[in-house]
Formats: sequence, C-alpha cells, structure tokens
Amino acid sequence: MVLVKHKSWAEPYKIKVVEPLFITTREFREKVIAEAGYNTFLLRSEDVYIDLLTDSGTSAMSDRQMAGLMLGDEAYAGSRNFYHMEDAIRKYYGYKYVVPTHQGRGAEHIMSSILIKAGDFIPGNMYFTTTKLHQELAGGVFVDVIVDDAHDPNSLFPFKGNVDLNKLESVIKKEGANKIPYVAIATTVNMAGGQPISLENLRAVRELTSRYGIRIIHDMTRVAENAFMIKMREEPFKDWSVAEIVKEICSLTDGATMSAKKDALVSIGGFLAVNDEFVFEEARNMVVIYEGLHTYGGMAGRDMEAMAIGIEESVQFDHMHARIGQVHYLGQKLIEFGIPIVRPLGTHGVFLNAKEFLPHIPQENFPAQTLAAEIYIDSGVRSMERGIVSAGRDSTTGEHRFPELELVRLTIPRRVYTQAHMDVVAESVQSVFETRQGINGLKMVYEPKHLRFFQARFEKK
Ligand code: P70
Repeated sequence: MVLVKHKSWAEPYKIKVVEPLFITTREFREKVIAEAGYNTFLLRSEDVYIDLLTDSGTSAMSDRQMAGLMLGDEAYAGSRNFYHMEDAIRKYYGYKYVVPTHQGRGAEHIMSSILIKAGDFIPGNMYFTTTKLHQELAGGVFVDVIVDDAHDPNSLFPFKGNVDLNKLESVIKKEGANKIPYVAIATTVNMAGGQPISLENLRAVRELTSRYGIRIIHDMTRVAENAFMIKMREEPFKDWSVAEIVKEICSLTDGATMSAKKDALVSIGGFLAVNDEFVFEEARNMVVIYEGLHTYGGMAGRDMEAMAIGIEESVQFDHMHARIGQVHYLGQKLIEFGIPIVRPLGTHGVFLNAKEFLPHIPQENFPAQTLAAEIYIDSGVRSMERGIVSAGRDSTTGEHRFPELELVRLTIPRRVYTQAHMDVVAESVQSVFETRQGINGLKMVYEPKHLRFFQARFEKK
C-alpha cells in the first residue's frame, strides 16, 4: 500500500445511512431544560440537536459490524459470538481469561468485590465516578496518585494521565502493601480531560508495584485512544502500530475492566479480563449472580459479535487519526475563539474550564452544571457536567467535595458527526461566552444518594 501524506486527515469511510436531526426553538429549550431540573441527563434525546453528552454507546457501527449483528447466535449457553469476542480480546489485548458483563460498571462491581476488602486502599491515576463507587462499596478507599499537572487545566504536560511515583510509593509505605489490593490505572484518564498515560510511566509503575508484589488493574475503556497518543507524543514508540502499543500497555497490567461502549464501538457491552486463574474462577462465580451466564454476561450474541469486530476496527491507525483529529479540530477552534479549555487536548472530547468561563459563579453554585444548561439553551447542543456535582460528597464528612477541575465535557461520539457539526458547536460555545456576564448559578433541589450527577435536579438561583 502506498501511503500518500497530506496535511489534512479525512474520515476513512463514507456514509451509508443517515439519521435526521431536528432543531428546536430557544423558547422550547428554555422550557424543557427547566423541566429537566437543569440537568442534561434528564433531557429527552429527541429534544437535543447535536448530542455531545457522551461517547458511550453512541458511536456509529461499520457495515461489517451491522452484518455481524445478523450473525448473532442467541443460544443461552456457549454462543459462537462469545468465542469470537474472547478470541479478539486475547488477540488484541493479550489477557488470558475473559468474563463478559453488560457494561463497564458490571465488570467494576465484580473486580472490586473479589479483590478489595474492608479497610483497603486503592491508589489510582484520578478517580472515575462508577469505578470509585464500586471500590467504596467493597470497603475500599480510593487515593489519587496522579501527577499534579492533571489537576491544572492550563498545564501543557503531554501525559497528564501519568502516575506520580513518589505519591504512589508514599501511599504504599504509609498503608502497607498488604492493604493495597491493586493500583488502578486508567487509559485514558476521563476526568482529567481524556488525558493519556505514557508507556515510560506505566513501565515505571509496573516496576514499582512488582517490587511490592502489588497488582495493576487496568481500566482499559479508551486504551486504543491512549495508544494513539503515545504513538504521536512519545518518541521511542512513534514507529509502533496502535495495536502493538495497546498490547504492550495491557501486558504491563494484571487484569482489566472494560466498557466496550467506547473504544470497542458497540452500543452495549463490557468485560473483565485477567491472567490470574483464581480471580477468573471467582469472577465466573459472581457473573452468574449479577450479569448472566459466563458466555454472555448480559449481552446478546449479536452484541458480542459486533464487539469482536469493533475491537479490531478500534486499533486501525486511520480510524484513530480521524477520531482524535475531529476532537482536536473542535478544540483548536475553541482555542482560536479564546475559550478556556483543558489543554493539551485529550482524546474523547473537549473540556471547557467552567471556573474560568464563569468566574463570577462560586463552585457551590455549580458553574459547570450552569454552563452545560446554557449551551443547551443556546443551540440544543447537549454536554455533560464534570465538576462538583460529579465529585459528590465526602463519604466520611458528608460535605461536597470541591474538585480542582470544574469542567463541561463536549464528548464526541465516534464516526457520527461531521466537521460542520463541530463548527456549529464551536459557534454556540462562543456565543454563550460572549454573554457570560449575564449568567447566574444554580441551587440543587434534589440529590440522589449515589452518582448524584445522573439524576440531581436544580433551579435557577
Ligand atoms: C462516559 C461513560 C463510562 C466509564 C468510563 C471509564 C473510564 C468506566 C466507565 C463505566 C458513561 C458515564 C459513566 C458515569 C458517569 C457519566 C458517564 N463512562 N471507566 O460518558 O462504564 O458506563 O459502561 O458502565 O469512562 O464517560 P459503563
């Protein structure tokens, strides 16, 4: 194959099926966002124009994946599609044993219950909401050991997903290796802005944890995106393929949980994978209680077939180049407009810095929640709060946690929108930015006990 190098990337596909979009009026949007308690999770999808809530389960399938759906073997036990999926996981990720689950949090539940006991500590490269909750429900305490740069939206450090090795070693020395069932490593780090960890850093984490006999459990939800960033930014790996880097990352860890709704390009699905036979046996026992039989774990045969194909597509260079290229296209536009965003740009979305966008709104009045609602009102673009509402309350004091990062995430589904959609999004954010002085904060009027951001309700202050 002759590779012609151009300055621009283009999508490595053409469009075969389209889904119409509808634009509503500002008056209508003001009404429905108020009815939704100013929470974008509570909007009806049909009232949304461009949906950048999440990249989870929202990507477009390829024609090969669609054909795979027709090959679904919906037998209760031993579906042929399970074995295809297991083969793909072994081939591209290298883990030995696979237990399917309905999505990522199903795998987190099982992994946390098996490995964590009351009083344990789990150091990790920044929390993720569902992951941390399952660690806590199993009796553990999450300890953030990510580099300080990750908490600074203006730091240009290229690997904000890196672990601070000194922080990690201090936790091990303070709590004792026997109180640390594993170190949790995410590729990429969602809450930091979709930021990658470097291979050099991961190798150092492996070396340190091996010295203390501690496992590494890998949240591999966006591992191929992380691998692409390593290829682009980490000199020694520039000639490695995305697939080779993915395999190398996985080989440095002992097991993984996966939400296949992201990298692996399916609407629903997940799994946990381990190399340790004991953990595998335990997980196989648990999966039948909470998810389904060990050869489907909550997925239909057709979902598993689509996942097997999606895993292979996810490590293709052209796919990743266009996927991350589109995220960076939007980010670059916003930078040119002078909008405060997290830099360097990450992989699955652009993260607006609500503290700088709305400096007159104190964090207890939810600047990111407010900004997400305002963007929806302006254009019907749906985004997601990733700040104080997502951080929840401290499990001992019951007070709000006040995270450094108060962000609004514009998350890009894979292979779904065009650059023209990105232009409209950027222009909408710009118009909200121009009128920011007139925007006031919110007060919370309903707060669920767990993962409050999903269902909390707000009113204008
Ligand atoms: C998102 C989604 C899911 C996710 C993840 C990482 C790094 C695990 C999971 C859980 C969906 C979501 C979840 C919680 C809050 C908001 C949104 N992330 N690890 O939009 O996987 O959803 O399959 O159970 O990003 O970022 P799953």
